[in-house]
Amino acid sequence: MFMSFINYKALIIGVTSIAALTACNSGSGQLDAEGNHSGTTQADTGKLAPVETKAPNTNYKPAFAGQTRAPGTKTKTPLAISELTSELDHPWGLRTLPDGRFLVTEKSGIMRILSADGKPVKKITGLPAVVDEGQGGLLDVNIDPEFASNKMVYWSYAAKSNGGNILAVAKGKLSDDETKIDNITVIYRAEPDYNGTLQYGSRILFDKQGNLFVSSGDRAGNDIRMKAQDLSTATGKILHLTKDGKPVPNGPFANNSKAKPEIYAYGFRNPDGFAWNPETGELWEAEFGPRGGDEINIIRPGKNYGWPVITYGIEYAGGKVGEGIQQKAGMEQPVYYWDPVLSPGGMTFYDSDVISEWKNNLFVGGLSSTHIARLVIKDNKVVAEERLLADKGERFRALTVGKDGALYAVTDAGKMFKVTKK
Ligand SMILES: [Ca+2]
Repeated sequence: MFMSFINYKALIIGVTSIAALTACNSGSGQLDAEGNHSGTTQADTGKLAPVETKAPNTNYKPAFAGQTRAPGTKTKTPLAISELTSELDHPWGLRTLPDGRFLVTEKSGIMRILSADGKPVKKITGLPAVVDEGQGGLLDVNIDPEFASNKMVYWSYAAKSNGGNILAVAKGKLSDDETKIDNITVIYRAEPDYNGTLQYGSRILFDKQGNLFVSSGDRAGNDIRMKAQDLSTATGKILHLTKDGKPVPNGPFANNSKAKPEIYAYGFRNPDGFAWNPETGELWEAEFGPRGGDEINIIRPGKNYGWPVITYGIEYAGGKVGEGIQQKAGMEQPVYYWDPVLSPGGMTFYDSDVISEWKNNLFVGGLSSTHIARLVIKDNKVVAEERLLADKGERFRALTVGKDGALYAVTDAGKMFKVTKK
């Protein structure tokens, strides 16, 4: 009796496996090394098992199907992955220059120019002093849309202040010998300051009109993070600034006398990733959330993204955040969330044709998760996810697409990686 049960079970498993093989072989694809289907049409809509296999930190339910644990996918283009340098010191910001070189910030307060093949060739010093403690320091950098002619550079950093320190944004002109920044002006300070060294956010992007979007974090403390909901502060906000650091006129809160007129959207914890979606022209954000609550959001004017009122995560110290709710009228749902966390660093959309199957995909650097997440987007939803460079064991801090159509990433350990077509 016992033996026949074993045989029966083996028979069922055998039949199931054959059925799975038949189902796969009837499509246009084939089985990969792990026995997963990697069909040519199926992969793009994610027919593999989700890449996340660990238990979630919470039993919270998503607001819609596909909001977390999207189906897996796998890049079919053979990839060449190379380490270009390991000589950077805690890089944080990474931009591609018009001539194909790269501009990188290092947390301690200097910038570097890297050659197009990733070798540090210039050291830029003499920037205003930074508070290089905790998550502070010299943070993001971006170049003026007219950089090729005006050489203007914009950067964010933690600056010393009376009450501790503050997120500041400065600008200046790169000198002809590319070793210093001239005519430095501090154009913005994200009031109020705070005696803490965590969660500055601080990514900088330019819009088509030449104004800046700056992400500002909630500064982490229990006595300040609620200000992410307070429109009279710059804490936990997406800010819209002119090149002189003034509010862009006619913002969504311009007529609210209690609100800072530079606020574009609010309710953020630590907005560490920021990129333009080349397909829709909309601004996308990656949010370093609480445990089990990292998010991808589409940033729209005047909207409230919920922190710390709604979240899919719990406190890192344990316990629910606030009332432990995930959805609320008047507050935006994330497009996607990770539980367990990705710990997003920077992100970029892939806008090149070199790896055609990657066109308009979103790539997000993972810190504690030590991989790069590739997200396939369709109709503003994440329809498939892949993990790249997971074998490197690196914390991926910032990403960019090079002039050559390769994906470049810098890591906390000071490395720069290049991912391109073999
Ligand atoms: Ca949110």
